[in-house]
Amino acid sequence: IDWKRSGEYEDIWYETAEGIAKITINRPERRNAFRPTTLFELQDAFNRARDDGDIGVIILTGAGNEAFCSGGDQKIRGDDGYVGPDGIGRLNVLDLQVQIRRLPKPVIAMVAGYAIGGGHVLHVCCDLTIAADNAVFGQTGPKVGSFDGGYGSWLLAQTVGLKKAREIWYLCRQYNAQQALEMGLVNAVVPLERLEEETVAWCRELLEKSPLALRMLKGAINAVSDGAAGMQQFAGDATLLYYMSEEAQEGRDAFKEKRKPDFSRFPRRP
Ligand code: 2NE
Repeated sequence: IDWKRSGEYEDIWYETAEGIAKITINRPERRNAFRPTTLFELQDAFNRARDDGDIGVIILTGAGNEAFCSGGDQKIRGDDGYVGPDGIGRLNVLDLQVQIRRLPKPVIAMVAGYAIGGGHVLHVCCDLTIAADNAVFGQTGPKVGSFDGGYGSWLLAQTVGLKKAREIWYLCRQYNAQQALEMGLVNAVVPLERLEEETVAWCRELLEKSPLALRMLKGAINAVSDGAAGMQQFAGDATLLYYMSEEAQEGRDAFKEKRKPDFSRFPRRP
């Protein structure tokens, strides 16, 4: 696959090919730990992929084979969050998690090596996860003085069950790719050397499917676990579909033409 890189980023790469956007966290010297800049750049890249009508699926990954992402960069962690050049303490990975959930295109985590801490939560937030056979999963919060009580906890619990989620968080153990597969934490385990090839194959399969059907399914599955915020997203999608109908367009046209709308030709469905 012939990736085309674009954008001026310091901590990430943004690449596209064949309707796929690949977003790579590029801080391998820190096992792809994120700092505020990384997250701002990731948000920008995900927005680009969302707005680009040629893109139907997004891969999130980490540079190199050692790590997908090791979470927040503990070396720039201040007393109230992760601190960038502006001196402000932030937990802006939470904004990125919400963005991935709301983005109406499938996002696939492509995991080689460690998906740990806040990096583990990122893969949990993605729609699908393809793991290399060297992947390692786990949370570290209670060890390093942190926790994620949002998606990191209850979405994980929905994914692997309450008992397993408690074990993962309370004990901070690490799990290999096969164990992750057995607990439903990942969709597939593939040899490291075939990780991208297999992930792209999944992307190509997704690209053959109806974009609106995928959008509605993502919204529907997330609506159950996101409560009112999920319903807000799903309701927005219902409005989108309605706007695309002649019935809704009659209302708009009548207003513009300063006449009474005529909805009589539209059926009252059972
Ligand atoms: C990821 C892991 C298990 C890898 O171990 P290993 O043995 O393969 O590598 P090593 O030697 O530990 O790491 C290589 C280099 O990367 C740095 C290390 O410090 C080391 O550099 P030097 O010190 O030798 O120069 N590095 C790795 N992870 C880093 C990190 N997160 N921040 C800064 N530098 C890092 C092992 O490295 C590990 O356990 N890493 C820490 C994982 C962790 O605890 N992450 C934070 C969880 S809290 C969080 O992410 C969070 C949250 O809970 C809520 C909101 C926001 C964030």
